Amino acid sequence: MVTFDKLSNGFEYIAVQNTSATAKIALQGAHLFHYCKTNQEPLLWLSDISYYEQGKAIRGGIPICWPWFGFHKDKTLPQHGFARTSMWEFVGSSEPDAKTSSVSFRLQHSDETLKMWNHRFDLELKITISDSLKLELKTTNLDDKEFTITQALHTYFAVSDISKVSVSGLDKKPYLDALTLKQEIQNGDIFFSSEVDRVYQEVDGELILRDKNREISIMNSCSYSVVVWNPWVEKTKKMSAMREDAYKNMLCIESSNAYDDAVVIKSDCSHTLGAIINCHKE
Ligand code: TA6
Repeated sequence: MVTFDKLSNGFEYIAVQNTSATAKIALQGAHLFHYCKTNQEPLLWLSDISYYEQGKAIRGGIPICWPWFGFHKDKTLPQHGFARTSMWEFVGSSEPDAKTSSVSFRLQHSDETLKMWNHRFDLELKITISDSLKLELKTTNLDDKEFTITQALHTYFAVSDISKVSVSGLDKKPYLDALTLKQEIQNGDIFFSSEVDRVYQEVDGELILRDKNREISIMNSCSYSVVVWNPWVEKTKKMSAMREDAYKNMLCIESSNAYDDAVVIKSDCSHTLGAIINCHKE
């Protein structure tokens, strides 16, 4: 079942319920902020003091960072681009069976976006809610010249205790450490005991987030970079809409095209960044 709904302050979202899972996607940013498999805990972390208002990205879920990841050289422009704070159009839904629902959203250039990024585009996000979670972010270049994007599905995973989780699948991968600005090589699995903010490159396989009693698998497509971020104690204090102890129960693993993995899209051509996320209880 796919329905329109609103929070008490009028903030609009799409609610999805089928035999596999429930989900909620805000029209602002086509922002998936809830996904919960039947008989499981929510997959995604969501701040209990998040904003739900025009122009402010929800803190948690899966913000869409587009058409740039990170800061723009023009500091008057928003970090992580404008897609996550823009109002998207709900395009439609399909429910091929009782356990599967797909919903699609669209964002196109406007006078407002052209002032920030002078390119004509069509951006479509298709989210498939079933016993796995699939996102497909398709960029189409409507311009008469090529353009370059960086992007990320900035996924906040809910974890039981950040000091007891691990991430595998990045062994021997090069990464930019955003805290030191140094290039490093990953040695084995990733564990967390301080702030981590890394952009892994040459990523071409399955990632596994191991938590107390569940394993989360992430498979990306047309993406060769992954961002791993936990703000830990001091950075969390500086983050908007996050309680001071929020870092203990969240971890971002972001399917992306970031930094050296930027994507050049020719006129009338498209690129689709994809991620399939599976969660298994042990
Ligand atoms: O993806 C990691 C990161 O770039 C961090 O450095 C931190 O800034 C985070 O994104 C959150 O950014 P936001 O703009 O959502 O506060």
